[in-house]
This record gives sequence, C-alpha cells and structure tokens, in this order.
Amino acid sequence: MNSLVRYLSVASVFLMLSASALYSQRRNVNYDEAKVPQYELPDPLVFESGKKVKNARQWTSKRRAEVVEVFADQMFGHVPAASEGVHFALVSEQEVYGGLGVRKVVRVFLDESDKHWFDVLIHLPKGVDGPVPMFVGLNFKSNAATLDERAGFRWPYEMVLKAGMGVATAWRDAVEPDGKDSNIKSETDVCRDGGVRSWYNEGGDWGAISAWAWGLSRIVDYLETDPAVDKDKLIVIGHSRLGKAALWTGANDLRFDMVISNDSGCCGAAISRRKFGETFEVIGTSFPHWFTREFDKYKGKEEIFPADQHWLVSLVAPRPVYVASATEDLWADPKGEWLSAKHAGEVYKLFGLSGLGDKMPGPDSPDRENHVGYHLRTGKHNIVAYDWQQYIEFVKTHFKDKK
Ligand code: GTR
Repeated sequence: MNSLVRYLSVASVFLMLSASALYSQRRNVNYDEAKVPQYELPDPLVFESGKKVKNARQWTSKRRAEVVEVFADQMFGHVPAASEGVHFALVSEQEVYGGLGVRKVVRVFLDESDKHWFDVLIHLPKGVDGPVPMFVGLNFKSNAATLDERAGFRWPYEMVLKAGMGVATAWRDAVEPDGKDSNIKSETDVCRDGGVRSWYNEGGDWGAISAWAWGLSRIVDYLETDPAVDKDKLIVIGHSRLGKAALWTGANDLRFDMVISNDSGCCGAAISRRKFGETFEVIGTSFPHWFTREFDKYKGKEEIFPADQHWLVSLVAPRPVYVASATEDLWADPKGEWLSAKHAGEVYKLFGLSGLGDKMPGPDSPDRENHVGYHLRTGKHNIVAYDWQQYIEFVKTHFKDKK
C-alpha cells in the first residue's frame, strides 16, 4: 500500500510538472508581430549543388525531388509505397438526403490478407453528368461522427453534393492512432492493434503524419476503381494536423490534383522562422510521434532547418493549392500561413501561373482566382461551412475546363 501511495504521488508530481512545462511553453509563445525575429527564407529554386533552377522542366525533373527529400529526411519521414495486395469491398450503400446522393462504405484491405483494413465513408451526388470531383480527407473522431448533426458543419455533405461533388473520408486513428498508445477505440470504428506503421514498417522511421499520408493514398487506390469518380479531379483536404498531412500527401502523391490546407499551422503552411504561435520546440515536444526522429534536432532552431514551409506548399505546383486561416487562430500563425502561400507563388511562376496578390487579404475576403488560393475566416481554429464554400468555388474555377 505504502509503495502504491508513493507511486501515485510520484506520478502526480510528474504529471503536474509536465502539464506546467507545457503551460509555460505555451505562455512563452510569441503573439506579437513586433517580436518576430529577423529571418532569411531559404530559396526553393536553388539546387542542392547551389545552381539556380531556371525553368519548370528543371523543377519537375530534379529540384522537386530534392525538396521532397528534405521533408522526408528531416521532418515527416518517408512515405513507403503501397503494400502488396490492396483490395476493396463494398460494405453498405444507401440513398441519402432525399435522393440527392449516395452514401457508401468501402472497406480498404491493406494487403492480401483480410486482417488489416480501414473503412472509407463516401458520398457521391446522384443524377449528375459523368464522373465527379472528389474531396478526400481524414477525420478526427470516426466516420460515424462526421454524420452527427452537431459535427455536421465540419463535413457539410449536403452542401458538397448540391455542388455536384463527392467526399471520401476515413478515420485518422483507423489508419494510424494519433498517440503513442495503440488500441484507441471510438464508438463505431475499431482501431485494431497498432496502425500502418507497425504493419508495414520495414525498419522505416516515419511519423504519424506520413502514415496518414500513406492512408490517403490508399483511398485514391480505391477511388481510381470507382467509375463515378473523376480521377483527374481529386482534392486532398485536411484541417489542422490533418492539414499538415494533406500538404504532405499532395507532395508525395501526384494523383491528387489539388491540395487544401485548413488552419494547418506549424509544420503545415506556416513559415517556421517567424516563431509566431506554435514553434518546433512545442510541437516536437507535444507530438513527437508525428515526425521522424531527425526532427528533434531542430527544436528551438527553426533557422537551421534546410527548408521553410513555403517549400512544402510549392510542392503542389503546378496543381492548384489553397491555404486557409482563421482570425482567432493565432496558434497557427495566419500571417505565416499567408506568407508561405505567397512565396510558393515563385514556383508557380516557373509554370507561367499566378499565385497570390501582394497584400494579405482582410477577414472574409478570399483571394482565390489564381493557382494559389487563400482566405482568412473570421473566427476560431476550425473548418466550417464558410471554408467549404470557398473550396467548392476554388474547385469550380480550376476544374471547369479540366479534362
Ligand atoms: C494542436 C497542435 C497543432 C494542431 C492542432 C490540431 O494542439 O499544436 O499543431 O495540429 O493541435 O490538430 O487541432
């Protein structure tokens, strides 16, 4: 008994210490524009050899891969190729929203066995001409939770179906649990032992963000077989940590034709060297499992990271990319998110495409006519109907004449 009491008091002191460490880390966070350090952004258009990238061909054939390697080696870890024997089964199918669309659940088996799988919840509009553009993204709580009315604003299926587009989503934790513990369960989706990193690890050092990217690519493996889906209009979308995953997925999987980052912040769209809001120190301490172990050495040293996040955004080029922020989401550094979207425009220019205007737009005034889109929504860290409306418009603009 005595030892139990001692154990409990040691454990509670430990918990208090780590909570207060986290609190003071958050307290020391800079939200003052005047305190943003002087910094110099690394140029994505310079080869490792030091030579300048002169045209789109050089970017596509060589420089792009160098940039992907920087993030794979130093931040997220490598995303392995598909496992062998991926196959699919239709679990259920029903008409929804008074015949506006079809809802189906497709089980993606991750190898030739029937042991490892996750379910994808798919909504497709009915009565439309030909295959449709698809949003593809992971969700935080479970597929069933996206249907919950209270959460409905995050996944406004009806609105997307009305726009003649579809949505495919899978639960993040069914692909890879978001924590050091496995065996996380939600009411409806069971996350079995471990996740894809433990099943297909092969000695690799990849973080959970890479595992989520891997899962998103397996969803595309299925979508490519579905005749209702336009394979040339696939959009990867994600909010917050899943926004970081969306950017990284788009960087790795060129089958995605557009990338949308909603409030992705640190290690997503935000410029790290600004050290505004969340920093490498905080993110690397709170969420070490998101990253490769190499990332540890950059804690507190954003300025020696070989890239900055505008490189990640520019990996989407020449495909359209959209970055969004929210006025009250200072933790994710709206200005830093806008800046990296703005600077990514340099790479789009190589392709003869335009990026963002010179001035950061004010609240609720989207800049979405060109190949790089951005908006600053009034409100908190979240993804809501307003955000989706902008994304739908962006899709309409860019996929209008796309074959
Ligand atoms: C926060 C984290 C952010 C962001 C967010 C989320 O706690 O610091 O980087 O990813 O979680 O995913 O909601």
